[in-house]
Amino acid sequence: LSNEFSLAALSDKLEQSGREMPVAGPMVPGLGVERKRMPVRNPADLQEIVGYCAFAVERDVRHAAREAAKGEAKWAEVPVEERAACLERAADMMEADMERLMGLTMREAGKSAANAIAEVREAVDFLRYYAVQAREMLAEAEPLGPIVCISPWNFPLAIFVGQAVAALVAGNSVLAKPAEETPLIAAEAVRLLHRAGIPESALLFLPGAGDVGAALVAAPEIEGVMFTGSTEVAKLIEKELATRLSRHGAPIPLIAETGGQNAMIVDSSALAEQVVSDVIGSAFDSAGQRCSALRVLCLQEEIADRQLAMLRGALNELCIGNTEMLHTDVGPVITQEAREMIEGHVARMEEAGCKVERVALPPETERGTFVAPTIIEIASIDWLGREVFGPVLHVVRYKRRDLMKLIDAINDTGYGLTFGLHTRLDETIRQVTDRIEVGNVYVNRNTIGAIVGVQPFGGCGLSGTGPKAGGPLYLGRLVRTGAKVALPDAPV
Ligand code: TXE
Repeated sequence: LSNEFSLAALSDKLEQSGREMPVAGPMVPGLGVERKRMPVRNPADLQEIVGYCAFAVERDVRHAAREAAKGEAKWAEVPVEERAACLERAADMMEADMERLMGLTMREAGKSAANAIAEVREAVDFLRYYAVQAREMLAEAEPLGPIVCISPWNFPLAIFVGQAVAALVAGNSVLAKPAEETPLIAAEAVRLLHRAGIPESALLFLPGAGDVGAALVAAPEIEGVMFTGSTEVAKLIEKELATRLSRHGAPIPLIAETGGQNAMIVDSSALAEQVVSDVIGSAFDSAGQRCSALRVLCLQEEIADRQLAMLRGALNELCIGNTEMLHTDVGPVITQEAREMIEGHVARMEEAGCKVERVALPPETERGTFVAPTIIEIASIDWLGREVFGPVLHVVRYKRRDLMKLIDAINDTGYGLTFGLHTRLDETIRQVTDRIEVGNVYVNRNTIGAIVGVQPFGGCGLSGTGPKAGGPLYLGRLVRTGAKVALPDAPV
């Protein structure tokens, strides 16, 4: 962090930022109609209203898509150097405003302080990285046209900003729709990007739920879609786009990043303490609400009991509670509905005879949407089914001789996002990494996340289309010249 940083100063600034009441609504040139504002609540304490947001309606989308087509014509003429400079100014402004952005992310998305810092940091990294990449790669490139960016609530600043600025720096105009759960931090980012020099006619903001997303994708003016969220919605978007052609007669590209059934294999040579810290970070950080989060831990049977005992110990040390307390490790899940889905899954597994262990929740969590960190032992990978987006870790025991079958079962889930391996045997590392089909592999290290520009992130199969975000191929998909516009062979 470039700012002077002390916990006491951070506490003061976060408290000050909490006294503001942000409001948001559609930001579209020429759209004057006032819409009804709805409260946005803090998932850690549902009584707290964080701010108010007015959602766009279908009529706004039609108007916005026309405006974005006009806006693109002007923005595409701005030299790439100047577009990149806007991103760099925005990065500086974001760093200067770190605590306020952090505070809002913590209250609106229920993130811990550590996660909120990482979130702002990642957004800044995307801005700086795509600015550099654009100067190197895009001098001659022609933009695609208006691009729809649809983002999720779990990285409400970093993914929202990463998608929008990648499309913008390539000369496209952007119709950005944040997740309905987290419109306020996204609106802050849009205002900041406008102040940094990106014209209001090039970056349009349409908060709303899935209906607004679907209307945007269906708008005839759009020339590309960037989406992060569930596999189901990505498939709907893919289907809609498959029936249409761009103004240049090419398929309309979709860049989708979706969910995973991320596994980790731990054999008897692994360093048990390192495994514990990796598993706790990967499965329970952000209350398990990351697409990269570990969902199924595969333990070689000889070490399973000991490793599980160590994990239980570490799990009981986690501090669960309101994320405004700076020492909190695990915050709430995003909504009451999400909590019910996760708890429903745990209950079904328990009824089916699985061994389930939950950490006790402290009393102060009663006012929010908290889920107890939980470990579920299952008989095999086939039990997994749909992704469970919360602090729930499944555990499978395997026999050494079945290692290759286990990898095939992981591949057979159809997802392919992240995979972790803990072993000290070089031969096992070679065999496993050759066979596993995922976007990001982590060997003997933290099985989560990505580092912009260093470790690009993205999956294959049901987990997404690629190219990886924060990597050198990303901008190439957002321009015409040299752009690969065909949809991937694999399903989204
Ligand atoms: O996702 P949705 P939700 C997974 C995770 C989670 C599940 C559901 O398993 O439990 O998805 O979460 C917009 N046309 N991930 O409901 O619905 C929506 O408004 C166009 C994984 O949040 O996919 C939001 O902006 N857009 C994930 C965005 O899509 C539509 C992060 C994502 O919402 C739409 C989030 C439609 N028909 C969830 N319907 C990850 N990869 O990290 C909804 N949307």
